[in-house]
Amino acid sequence: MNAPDTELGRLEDLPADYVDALRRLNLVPLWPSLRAVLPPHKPRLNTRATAWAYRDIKPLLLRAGELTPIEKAERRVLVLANPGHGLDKMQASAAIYLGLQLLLPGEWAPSHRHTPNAVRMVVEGEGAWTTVDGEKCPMSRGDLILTPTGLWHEHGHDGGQPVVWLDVLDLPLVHYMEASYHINGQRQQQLPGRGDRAYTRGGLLPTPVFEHEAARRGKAYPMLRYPWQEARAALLALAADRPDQQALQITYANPETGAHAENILGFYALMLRPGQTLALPVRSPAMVFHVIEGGASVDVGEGADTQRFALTEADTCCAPGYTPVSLRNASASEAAFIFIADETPLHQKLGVFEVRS
Ligand code: 1HN
Repeated sequence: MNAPDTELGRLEDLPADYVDALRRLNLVPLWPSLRAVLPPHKPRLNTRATAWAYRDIKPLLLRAGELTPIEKAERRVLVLANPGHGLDKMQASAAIYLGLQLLLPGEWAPSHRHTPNAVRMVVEGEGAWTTVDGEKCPMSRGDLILTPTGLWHEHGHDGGQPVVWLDVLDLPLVHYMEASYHINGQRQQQLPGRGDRAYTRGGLLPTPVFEHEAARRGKAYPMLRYPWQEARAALLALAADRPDQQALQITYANPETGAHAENILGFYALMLRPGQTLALPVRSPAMVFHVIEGGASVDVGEGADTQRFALTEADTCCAPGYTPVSLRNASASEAAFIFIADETPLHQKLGVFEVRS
């Protein structure tokens, strides 16, 4: 048996002149706030299970395209904000920022770099590209493109239809750390070599014999674009290899180190077989689910408090940490493919990562 948590003294229990004397000296008594900052067994979670339907957002995003020229926006984004944090905080969870970005044919979002790490998950449209650190990355549906901390990036669009992608950043954390800023730059020179071509096969690393022939090798982020067709094929290969395996998941990793692709947030793709229900282990990090193909219902919470979101293609939801999450693919014939972002690398580095079941 754990010892019970006793009631602690309240601010109102203290004489007003004493509290005033403390305040004048920039002092605060801990005990009235101790339970709030250190609650028993489980953190107080501001992150609320929340879903955003693409069909609701797309018309508003297209309208933003009419209302605000790219020159006046730099990045034309509607932020997926969690009401549990307050909408003006622009955060999906403690560490995760989500936004849907629109680029219209012929537009150019100028080059900049910043301290927060970003990725883009392409939702819709063909013909756009992002140049990251001199590497031109074409954007097709389901592709994941990294723009890690400090790397120059700009977006352009040579196609004929609007392109939309999901931005995932660790902005809330980096901003909280008072470490968030940006620098504007010039249009980038394109450099030879593409990480997505050099690292096409798992375990087979490009090995330039001459140092001057190395493209991105030796760079902190050797692979910047993860094509959906490769990720999808990897999941199907896993499914064929292990028909008995419940959870089919891949991690977007740095191919040179095997570590997570970026330092703070983790990125994954998960496949649900037709008719499959998958109860995820309860873990400390918050998670984001975004449907690339098919559909899934996401149950977040326990018992009467469970919330169910029925997600179709391009829909997104988030779930707080320390909370049961269960995924279900209701289709009897089609697999579902889900992009996941979470706070695992951050929790691991901080030493607070937990699995509870
Ligand atoms: C940013 O640089 C981009 O480069 C998108 O496309 C979203 C949200 C907050 C801060 C910087 C981009 C962003 C962002």
